[in-house]
Amino acid sequence: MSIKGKTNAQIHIDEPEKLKIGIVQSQWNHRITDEMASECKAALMDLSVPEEHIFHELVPGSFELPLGALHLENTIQPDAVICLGCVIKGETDHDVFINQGVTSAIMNLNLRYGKPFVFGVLTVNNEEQAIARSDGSKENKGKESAEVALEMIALEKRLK
Ligand code: DLZ
Repeated sequence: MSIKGKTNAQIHIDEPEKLKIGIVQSQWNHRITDEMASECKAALMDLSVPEEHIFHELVPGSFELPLGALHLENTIQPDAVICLGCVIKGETDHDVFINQGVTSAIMNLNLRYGKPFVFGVLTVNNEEQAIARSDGSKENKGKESAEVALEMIALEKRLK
């Protein structure tokens, strides 16, 4: 049995139907990110977030995810923003630069706004690894990111 991954969270939130959740999706490698966004939305709705409270926006690439998330924050003021992207290693080091920039920008958003901006970005070596992490609902970074967003909202509400 593998020891990787996290436990299945028990997410308890009063009135989840009042939550507003943003999703920012990168269009690069869109076959992968489309699957992630679709599982992300389905998981949010399974957790009782109404479809009309899910604000889904597209950005060109993963590098644009933090600014897309900031626009959502400034306009909708959601309870959480989920950033979905897929950066695949190529012949150059572009993936390293994009991943470093996006990771620290998303972390900064978390701490600046004191709310979850979820890092739902696949940082993979090849297409096969990307498909394995986005194919279907069993292992899907989009679904996992939806659960992380609600877990972090629940944590804040518990501590208030
Ligand atoms: C340019 C680029 C490359 C080469 N690869 C990816 C990738 O694998 N995944 C991704 O999300 N975006 C990629 N991009 C686009 C950049 O994220 C960004 O959109 C452009 O550099 C313009 O700022």
